[in-house]
Amino acid sequence: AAVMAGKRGALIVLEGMDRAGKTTQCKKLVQALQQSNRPADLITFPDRTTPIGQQISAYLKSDTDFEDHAVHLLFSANRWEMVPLMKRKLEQGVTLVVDRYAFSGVAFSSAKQGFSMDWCRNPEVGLPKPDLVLYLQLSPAEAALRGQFGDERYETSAFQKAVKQNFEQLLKDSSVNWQVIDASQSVEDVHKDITDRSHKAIIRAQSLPLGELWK
Ligand code: Z5A
Repeated sequence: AAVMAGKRGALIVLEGMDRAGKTTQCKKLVQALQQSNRPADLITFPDRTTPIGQQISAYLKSDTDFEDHAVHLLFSANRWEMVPLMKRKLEQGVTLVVDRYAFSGVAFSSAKQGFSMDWCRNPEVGLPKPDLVLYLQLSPAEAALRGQFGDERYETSAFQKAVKQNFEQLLKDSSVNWQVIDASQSVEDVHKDITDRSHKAIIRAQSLPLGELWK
């Protein structure tokens, strides 16, 4: 059978602090792309449905404990286990909209005592490289207006402050196509901003090979 010389989909990641609106915007973006006849799928990390993801979910709910390095590697393994599926979809021309990725992995774990960013980045090296990483920027004060912290592990203001500083460090990495979004706007305005940038990234990705992160 003839191989379709199809154009690959784009890998688009949304990152940002707690309550910045990542999940809301990922869903709206997938819907908007599908409605404009661009195949698109949503991927969420952690993916709590796999055996590894169930371990992570139990950890986040404080139902289980893991040694800090071990749980970092679980979050990373949870991404690697999705890579074959992600590559298949991208090759088929499906754009993937990803709710958190390696950047959350690094920003959260390196907020812990004794963890360097370098150590945290290592297991993520070589993952499919996003064509676009949208950082939904929201101040802690504005996040607080959207409700209280949840009761999962990491949802405390001291820890989140360290996470925010780590994200700001990661934003300086010019090997990654970061674009900062003002997440304090209305849901619709943020959505419009994100869809415009995503359409451009999709066009650009069609003529570029998929890269490898931090490699
Ligand atoms: N974690 C990690 O340590 N290592 C890793 O590798 C990964 C993750 C991948 C669980 O993640 C934890 O795992 C997380 C990081 C860590 N710990 N923390 N914190 P998660 O993705 O499951 O986290 P979450 O708690 O589900 O997401 P979130 O950050 O809290 O929320 P969000 O997705 O950014 O926001 P949202 O759910 O779309 O919106 C939050 C609320 O604001 C909601 O009521 C919305 O209706 C409202 N909202 C949204 N947009 C707006 C605007 N524009 N205006 C007003 N109100 C809005």
